[in-house]
Order: sequence, then C-alpha cells, then structure tokens
Amino acid sequence: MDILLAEFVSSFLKESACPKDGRPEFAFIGRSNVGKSSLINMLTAKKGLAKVSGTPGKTQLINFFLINNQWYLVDLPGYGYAKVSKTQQKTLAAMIDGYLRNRKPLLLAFVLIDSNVPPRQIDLDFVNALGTAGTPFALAFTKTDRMKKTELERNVEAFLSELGKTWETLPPHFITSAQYRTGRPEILEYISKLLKNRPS
Ligand SMILES: Nc1nc2c(ncn2[C@@H]2O[C@H](COP(=O)(O)OP(=O)(O)O)[C@@H](O)[C@H]2O)c(=O)[nH]1
Ligand SMILES: [Mg+2]
Repeated sequence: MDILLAEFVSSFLKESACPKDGRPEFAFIGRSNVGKSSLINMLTAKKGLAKVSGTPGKTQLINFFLINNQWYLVDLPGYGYAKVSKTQQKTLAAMIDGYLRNRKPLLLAFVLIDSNVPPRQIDLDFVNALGTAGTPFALAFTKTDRMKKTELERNVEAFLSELGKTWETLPPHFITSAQYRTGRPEILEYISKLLKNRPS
C-alpha cells in the first residue's frame, strides 16, 4: 500500500465523540517526545501533517487523519508527560484508556518505544496493560538512526525480553527512523495485510 491521500479530519476529546462511519483505524501512541509526530509524517509522507514539536505533551487530543479515503490514522496523546499536573495526567490517561478499551473500529495500536534508551518501566507497564486488556498492538522502535547497531539491538532485545517475562507470544515489532524512512514499507505492508484480513 502507498499513501496517496492523507488529510486531517478533526480532534476529539473522547472516544464517544470520534467518527462513527466505521472505517478501520490504526492508532499511534507513546511517551511524549518519542517521535510520534515524526513517524506519522514519515509514514504519510506529509511533512507537518502531525505537528512535530520540540515541546513534549502538546498533543492532548485524539487526532484523526483519513488515509486513502479508506482508514483512519489516529494520533493519541502521549503518556507519562511529567510536566503536566497530576490531574491533567489522569484526564489524559482516561482519554487514552477510553479510546483503546472501547474503540470498535480499532484494528491495531502501534506503541512507539524510544530505541535510544534501555527499557523504561512506564512503557513496559503501558504495553502490559494493553496485553491484559486484549488490545491488539505492535511495537515501533523509534529514532534508530541515532544508535550504533549493537546498542540498538541490545535495547530492542532487552525490551522484548522484559515482555517475555510476562507473555508467551511477543508482539510484532518494527525498527524505524523518521530521518531515513526506515520501517515505512514494513509498517504500511503490515497495515495493508490487516486491512485485507479483517472480518467484514
Ligand atoms: N534522529 C532522529 N530524531 C528524531 C526521529 N524522530 C523524531 N526525532 C526527533 O525527536 C524529537 C521529538 O519528535 P516528535 O516527533 O515531535 O515527538 P512526539 O512528541 O512523540 O510527537 C524531535 O526533535 C524530532 O526531530 C528520528 O527518527 N531520528
Ligand atoms: Mg507530537
């Protein structure tokens, strides 16, 4: 699949307000500053579609983009942003949770993990919670161009092996770089495959 058409639809405060036309959805989520906007822009090949920002935590709504008039790319707020108040963190967590738990058209969530650091508890907790809730997800390791191959492999293996302590089956994972468009064909193929195989 290539992305021929990518357009911003709207932003929503909660799952129940999101579009109801039933088009299938793929969501993108990760810690603030993980490289989510950059990855979305890279995938859609539209610079500035999802705002790339030096200020983490700016995306605090559920943003919908319509792709090829066929499916929605959903940009979820980042989790674990320390600089917002506890109250606001709770509101954001409830928004994210409400979407991921209740969203019927959601085919899969891509959870972005910064490949530049060893496994972080907040990411492991988030992924484990998705697993427990039965939400289908895949991992996308970001900013891999910044890493030496051996260090990259060490961080990826460490993350997967942490998950392996809890889960028998590991999620699919993608190695990505927005800088070099690494992982783009693989992710788009994967999305394509899930779209084809979805029960109608
Ligand atoms: N070298 C490199 N830097 C990246 C990559 N992806 C994102 N960044 C940088 O990481 C910072 C955060 O990126 P952004 O996409 O705004 O993250 P978000 O907060 O998760 O949406 C920015 O300074 C980006 O330029 C990547 O693949 N390679
Ligand atoms: Mg962003």
